Amino acid sequence: KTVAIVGCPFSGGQGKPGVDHGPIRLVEEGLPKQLEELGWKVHFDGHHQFEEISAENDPPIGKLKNPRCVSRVCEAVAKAVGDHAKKGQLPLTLGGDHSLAMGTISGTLDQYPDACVVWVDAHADINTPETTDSGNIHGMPVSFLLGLGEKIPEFSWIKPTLKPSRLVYIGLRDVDAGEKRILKENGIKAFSMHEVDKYGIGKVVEMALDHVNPNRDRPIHLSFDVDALDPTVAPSTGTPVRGGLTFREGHYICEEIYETGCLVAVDIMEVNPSLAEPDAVKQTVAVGCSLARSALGETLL
Ligand code: DIR
Ligand code: MN
Ligand code: MN
Ligand code: MN
Repeated sequence: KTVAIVGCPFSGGQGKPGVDHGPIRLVEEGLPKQLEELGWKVHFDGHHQFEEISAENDPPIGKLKNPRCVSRVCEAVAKAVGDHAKKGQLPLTLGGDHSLAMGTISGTLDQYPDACVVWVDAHADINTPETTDSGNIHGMPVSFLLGLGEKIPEFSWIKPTLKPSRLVYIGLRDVDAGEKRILKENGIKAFSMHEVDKYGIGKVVEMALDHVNPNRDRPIHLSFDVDALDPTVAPSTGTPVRGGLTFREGHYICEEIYETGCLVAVDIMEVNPSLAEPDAVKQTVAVGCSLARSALGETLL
């Protein structure tokens, strides 16, 4: 079993500098070695270089910020993830902002058309070019993958093959009005923090998997935005929202998905090492690594 680390130092899907340094810090923290110690063969040939894809000369398209840059980076990431998956490797993508998931999930669906997505986040990231307030594309990747909203020619490489029934959310608590409408209209299953409080994380993960993967026979792509965790647990991220998952709830999700044996790809996104005090940064980087380890089979006993 081989895990392929896809390091994506990219921040163009949102406005705060520093998130491009997330993957570098996660690797410096020793993630490759930690995964080897779990028994994985680790393929890591350095972080992707996106410099040639310059943010200059990339005026907004409608409200979308850095649209060409985000699109080209995500297309490259889709190819990298797809190539690793094709070789039977499990791509572990380190962000970078969550717009990258347009690439990672496209790569997964290329190889596993039947795959389902578990999206763990405080946010739904399902704004369309019409509904977005911020114009930040990290708040929109899911709508592009589903093929919702206005078609932007610059993003025509995306095959919108994700079905609403193959997507489930856990951890939501900051969902825009337009996003709430989109979730309803498309019948997309979401377990917000309200449901986590009501049922407990054990039941929520079971219900989430029953929805997207009732027989536990479909490949699973886990896309984990560290802002799903409470800001006391993962403070160093661009859009923290109070009332989030505890340390254990976050790890439990990863452990349980690993245990299905269906996991084919993981994203760890939105670690931004420039947004907190050194200790809080260290804590957030360490949590990013331990989430990845839990998703790749680390157990407590
Ligand atoms: C907001 C925030 N819904 C937006 N989204 C964030 O910009 O569309 N996603 N922070 O991670
Ligand atoms: Mn590679
Ligand atoms: Mn996100
Ligand atoms: Mn988020």
